Amino acid sequence: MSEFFPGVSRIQYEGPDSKNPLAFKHYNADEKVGNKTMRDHLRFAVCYWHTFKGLGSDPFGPGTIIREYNNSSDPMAVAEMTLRAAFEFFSKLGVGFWCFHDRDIAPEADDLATTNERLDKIVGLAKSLQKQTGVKLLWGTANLFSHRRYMAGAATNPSPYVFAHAAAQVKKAMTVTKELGGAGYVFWGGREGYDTLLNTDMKRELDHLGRFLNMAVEYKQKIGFKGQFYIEPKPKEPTKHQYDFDAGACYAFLQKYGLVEHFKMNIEANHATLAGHTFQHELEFAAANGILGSIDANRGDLLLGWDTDQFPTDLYDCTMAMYTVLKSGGFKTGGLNFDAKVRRQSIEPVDLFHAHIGGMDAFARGLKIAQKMVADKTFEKVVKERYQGWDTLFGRKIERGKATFDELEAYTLKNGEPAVQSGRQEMLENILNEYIR
Ligand code: XLS
Ligand code: CA
Ligand code: CA
Repeated sequence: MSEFFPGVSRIQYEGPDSKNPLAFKHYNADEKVGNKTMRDHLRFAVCYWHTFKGLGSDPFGPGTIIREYNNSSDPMAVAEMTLRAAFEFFSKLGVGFWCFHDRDIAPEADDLATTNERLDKIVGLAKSLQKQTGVKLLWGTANLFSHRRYMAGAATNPSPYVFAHAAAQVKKAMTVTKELGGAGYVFWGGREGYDTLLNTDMKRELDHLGRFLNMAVEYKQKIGFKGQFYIEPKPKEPTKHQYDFDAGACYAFLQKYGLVEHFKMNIEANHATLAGHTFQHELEFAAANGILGSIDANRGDLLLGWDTDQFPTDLYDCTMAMYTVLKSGGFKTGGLNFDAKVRRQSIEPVDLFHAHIGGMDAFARGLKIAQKMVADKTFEKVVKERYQGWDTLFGRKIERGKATFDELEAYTLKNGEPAVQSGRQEMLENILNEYIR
């Protein structure tokens, strides 16, 4: 069988002095960082949709990228060639995982039964390629946002018949994710939101989304799928407002509909930016509430107001993200999925390697720096000291719910003005700069 990426062999670790653009300078899979190898800490995944189905289109023009594996008028032949190309890429890059939407891997037909047959055929091939290469599925998902039937949403559609179609699609996507041994399953509410409130019954839509996810939990239990469910926040785009706005909104939603114990978050860096947060804010919020699950690793462009899905290269972002991940105990079922696409002018297959190598090296550096920050306890000590009043008998009493407003007023009247302390932000930022070299 011919290669789709000829001229590129397995990417090796050559160390920080290497000038070879097709080598890792920092990601050394077997190297231990703390008590785990980099491979086990980072759990890198390649996403199927951008990397193999994306051809460089943007809101102003169609694709610019021509791929050899698209060279057939038979959509199933394209699907098969693309899958083979993908597994060649995963193996050469040396990642352990991949992620897909149902419609990325197999084309939709005119009716659901034929669509499902096509999916089964490709899933059969994926199963054998996973076995041959050892590459595993980090998570699967269903595309409930591209087809015109979903223009007004899937689970939040005004029509119960569209809701039913979405349910059938998710049922199948969960089944094939289980068949492929997926470690997780993602729900991203692509068009679960609204374009105008003039035609929207918000309460009903939210209730329907809650029902839909509860039905997914019931089906998960029915088929014995052990993978982790994730919800992926995003504030807007394609709709004006999406109900899964940010981690905070998703958490409140999960609580209201009795779903907290069944879900964790899949946090995407650029969705955090679009919500007006930092990437680390979203991770920290999820970690603080015990629902940090997985990461879609990418970055946005602060000067462009849309979801540019660029590859992550910012060392501060990668470091602070890994700092939060390490502090929260590391990935369990999740990992770092490159939900990122090469730019429209990066038209050659080799650009896919450059993009992923850069992202993997950036996160490897972030991991090593973050591990040092954790081991040194520099920031941990500062935080502990800043809150030390809460570790006194006085503070503990309040935390345990044993104090009243009356008592606190009496204490304050007796003891007068409380002491204040410096937040030392500038000093701490300087210390962080010393770590990031
Ligand atoms: C789109 C989302 C999507 C999800 C999976 O913005 O990032 O790709 O990750 O449906
Ligand atoms: Ca994503
Ligand atoms: Ca995105």
